[in-house]
Amino acid sequence: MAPATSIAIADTKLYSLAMDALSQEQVDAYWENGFLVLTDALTADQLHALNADFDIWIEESTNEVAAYGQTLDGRPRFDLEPGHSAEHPALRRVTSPVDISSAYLEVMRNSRALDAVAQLIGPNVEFNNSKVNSKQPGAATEVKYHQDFLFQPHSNEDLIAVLFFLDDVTLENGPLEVVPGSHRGPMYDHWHKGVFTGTVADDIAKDAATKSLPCTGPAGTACLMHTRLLHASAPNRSTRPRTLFIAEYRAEDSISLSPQSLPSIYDGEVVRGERTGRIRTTPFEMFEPEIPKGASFFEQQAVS
Ligand SMILES: O=C(O)CCC(=O)C(=O)O
Repeated sequence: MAPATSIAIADTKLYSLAMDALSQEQVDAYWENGFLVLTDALTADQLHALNADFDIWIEESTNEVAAYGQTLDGRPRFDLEPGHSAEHPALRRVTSPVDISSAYLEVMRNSRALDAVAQLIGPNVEFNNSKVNSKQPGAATEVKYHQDFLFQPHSNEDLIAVLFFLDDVTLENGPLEVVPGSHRGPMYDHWHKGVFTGTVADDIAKDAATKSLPCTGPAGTACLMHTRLLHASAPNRSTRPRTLFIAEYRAEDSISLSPQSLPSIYDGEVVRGERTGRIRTTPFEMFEPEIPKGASFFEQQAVS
């Protein structure tokens, strides 16, 4: 019997290694730094399908002059950067693409990155929201330093944003920039002089810029980001687009405490594990966020 037992133990070990999306080193690095870059997070077919739908949306945007379409709460789904034209389309945001595209819905439900999310904050994981952020060549839109949690308080902080790269992301085309370890630091106020600007104060942003690391990689890469991590990204000064599909997930026992700014018919869908109905809380204090009146938070950040 002894040899059979040792074979069984060895098999179990092999099985669990094969099932884990991340090594222990990667798990530790995520909790230490607050982010993790995973290459090959999408299959070639998934990447192709996401880009094919995005190309259609870009083409459709050339017929429009202002934000258009409609999300569940009646706000525009497609957001255009000022200066958008048929010759130089500047579609910068698609809200809840999973509601209108089976390709985006499929990736939201199935990817190596979601397996990694389940390993980090699972086993029970819910979909929270999704969007596409695009910076077409020469796009002036920047993303100012912020922490996602300050837009979406939950009973605990086990929320992860997965940023899938639909293009090669380089230092030139406005990569995501993150401040390692900042998820373990303070929650910074995103209200200034009575206005929710969706960004941190100037001195915090200046300091963050000196500590930031760019997240670059080939199309198909994903960056997993803790909901409290300070991050930003610069305008795209290059001739190549930089488009991200961003899907956010939460532990199933992390309960939303404010209205959803990216409403979706799939909000709350259990994508890994099961529904337990339990609520887990961690202590924190912050001001309530404000939902943008227009198509996206780019308008809120533009006034700061
Ligand atoms: O598009 C980017 O570079 C960052 C996106 C982001 O931080 C956001 O939309 O909250």
